[in-house]
This record gives sequence, C-alpha cells and structure tokens, in this order.
Amino acid sequence: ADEPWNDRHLSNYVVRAEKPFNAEVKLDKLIEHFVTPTERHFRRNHGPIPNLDAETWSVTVEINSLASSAPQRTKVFRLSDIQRLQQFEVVAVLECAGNRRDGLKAIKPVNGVIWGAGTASNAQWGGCRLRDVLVAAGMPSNLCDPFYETPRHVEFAGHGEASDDVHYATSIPLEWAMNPLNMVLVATEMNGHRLLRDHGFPARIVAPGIIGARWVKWLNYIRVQDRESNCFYQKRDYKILPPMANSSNCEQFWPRFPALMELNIQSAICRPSADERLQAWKPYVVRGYALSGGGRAVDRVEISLDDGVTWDLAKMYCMNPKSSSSNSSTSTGTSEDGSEDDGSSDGSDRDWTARHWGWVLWSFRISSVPPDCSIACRAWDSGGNTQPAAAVWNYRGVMNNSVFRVHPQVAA
Ligand code: MTE
Ligand code: MO
Repeated sequence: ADEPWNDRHLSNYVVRAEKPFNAEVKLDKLIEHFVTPTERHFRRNHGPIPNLDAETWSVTVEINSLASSAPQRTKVFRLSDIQRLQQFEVVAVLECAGNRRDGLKAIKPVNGVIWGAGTASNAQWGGCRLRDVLVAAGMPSNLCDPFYETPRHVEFAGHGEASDDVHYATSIPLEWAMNPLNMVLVATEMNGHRLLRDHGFPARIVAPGIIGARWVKWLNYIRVQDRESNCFYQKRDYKILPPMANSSNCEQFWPRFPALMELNIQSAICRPSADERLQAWKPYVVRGYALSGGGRAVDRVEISLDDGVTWDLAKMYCMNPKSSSSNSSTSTGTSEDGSEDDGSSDGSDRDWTARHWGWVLWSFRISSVPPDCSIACRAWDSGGNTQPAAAVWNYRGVMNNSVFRVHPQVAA
C-alpha cells in the first residue's frame, strides 16, 4: 500500500505497524497544544489507505424500513452537496478504544495493536451534521415523530479493504446521531484544512464522545436500518468480553455483550516522558491530558505522589471551544513554574450541564522531587466516574483506563 503521509513529521510518532500504517504520538509532543496539530494526531488503519478523488467521490445514503409499506429511499451526495449543507465546527477528542492496551498486555496477552497512551488527540472538526444529511435524504426531522419510537441504527462503511471483513463498517444508534446536540458530523475538514488522506479524505464520520472505531474514514455509504452493522468491527471487536473469554471460546461471547459506544473517563501523564530525567529536590511540573465520553465533563484531575494514599488537585486547562476555534494551533502557554493563565479553570465558571467534547490538559507542580519518585493520576467526570486503581484485563484489550502511574528516573 502506498501510505500518503510523508516522513517529515515521523519524529512525533512511535510506529506500531507499517502495513497497515499504525502510529501513536510521543506523549510529550501530544500535550503541547490544546488543539492537537494534525501532524501530531495518531493514525489508526485496518487496511491500506484509499486514494479517493474529490471530484468523483460521493456517499450513498440509504434509509431502510421507514414504515413497512414505505419504499426504501436512496440519495447520493457528492462532496459539493455536503459542503452546501449548513457547516459546523466542533473541537472534539478522538480516542481509540485500544488506547493504553499495553497496560492490559502486561497482565496477559491481548488481541490487537499494542498502544501506549498516544492514541488520543483533540482536533477541530468541520463539516455538516449527519442529521442534516439524513433529513435531506428523507428522514423525519422531528424527534417526536413515531419513526423514532423504534430503536434504529445508522451504519457507516468506508472505501477500501479491511483486514477482517470485506470493508470497514460500523454503526451507532440513530437516536444519538439525530440529536443535534451530539454534533455527529460528516466531516470534510480537520484543523481548518481539508482532511488528509490518512484521516479519511474526502469525508469521515466525527462522533464526539464515542470511541474512535465509529469515526469511519473514507465514507462510502450511510444506511439507516433496524439492526446494528453486521461487520466484524461492530460484532466481533470493540467489546469488553468477560475475564474467562479467550481466543478459543470468544465466539460464544461476542453476541452476548454490547458494542462499545461512549468513551470512559481517562487520563494520562505525558511529562515526565519515558526518557526524561528529573533533578532530585528541584521543582518539576507534571503534565498530561484527561477526557471522558458521552459529553460528560472532566470535573477534576487528581495526583498522588504516595501511590494512591493521598491525592491533590491538578490544575486544568479546558479551553472553551469558542475561544480556541479561532486558532487551530492554540498553544498552552507553558512557563516553568506551571503558572499558566490562559484557559485555566478551577471549575467554578464551567457549565456542567453542557456537553463537553474536548479533552482537558492539566499540570501539577511538585515543589521538591524526591529521589524515589512515583506519580499517579486519575480523573473524574460529571457522571461521578473515576479510573480503577488497577487495570482490568479483557480479551480485546480495550478501554483500559486504570490509574496512570510513572516512576521517572531522578538524578541526585
Ligand atoms: N475507518 C476506516 N474506513 N478504516 C479504519 O481502519 N479505523 C477506526 C476509525 N475509522 C478505521 C476507520 C479506528 S479504530 C480509529 S481509532 C479511528 O478511525 C482513527 O482515526 P485516525 O486514523 O484519523 O486517527
Ligand atoms: Mo480504534
């Protein structure tokens, strides 16, 4: 496969697989910007990257089973049709459900590309709302319409080959997609530019608050139907199977457990990075990211320097998308003492009832680094969720959000 991304920015990445190309971002590079620059965004592929032509590309929208008597409706949208619908922008974090799979592999072998904490990134996405595409294709726009009383699904399929099925396809509940507050987009732009091939050119799904696996790239068709997608990536992947599941007995478990949707509460320490050395008895500013799913806000990040006995509050930077959207490479002003002002919040000015799609960056100042230093972080969200003290293994190695710990090297 010819992979389009040139090697100019490869120093930002840890490459986990060459074919198909899979690379995560080095943690210290990841958190220098609130809105992650595109050349610092992880790349996750289940097959070769298609080379699509914007002039000839189109997405076919099918609406099945409207009422049993109603005929199926089909409408084809070209790129210019998508661009003529009302355009929206959303700053939203894209996280792979396999983020931090390395922590589960450390317990017992798992199935999948091994990732550290570098498969999350916060981008500014632009495009039209999926709901507007569906309405233009004939769906009722009023959510009180009896059509929505039956649970339905919207399936997305991408162009190109995929390693485990005929193509890459997956679905989300229709009701989630139709709610305008959820900002599910047919996105054509990332960080103010047209999508790169790696990230789904010319159009991909953006489903804020939902695992990355549902953000289908290189859109080929969109289908409203009674059932979930039958594709491998919906039915036999991206599920948390129970602890006794393994490669020889997993077939019996796949149908019994739900396809993952909303992201869980997550946080990671990005500095000190793996190769960084701290100075004993000197101050040090610890940094990282935190995020949650379903629109829930990260309400705090806590740090422990005594392996979880006591916890302190980190300082959070949760820039309001309105102020950050004007500059896609908004840098977090990082002074050595950790006394940033821009976007910093103690929470008292935040609207907890609003939906929150972006990540938060945080910092915590250690006034005097001990020679035997251990740092742990955990975040909490507005649903009252926090991260488990120890990792909980599952066969597919997904959704690992255990308390993040580092034991940095300290020079005397
Ligand atoms: N869409 C297609 N067509 N093929 C894929 O392999 N991978 C999914 C999703 N959409 C995938 C896809 C997964 S698992 C993730 S985490 C995100 O894309 C990664 O998006 P990115 O490469 O832009 O970071
Ligand atoms: Mo993913």
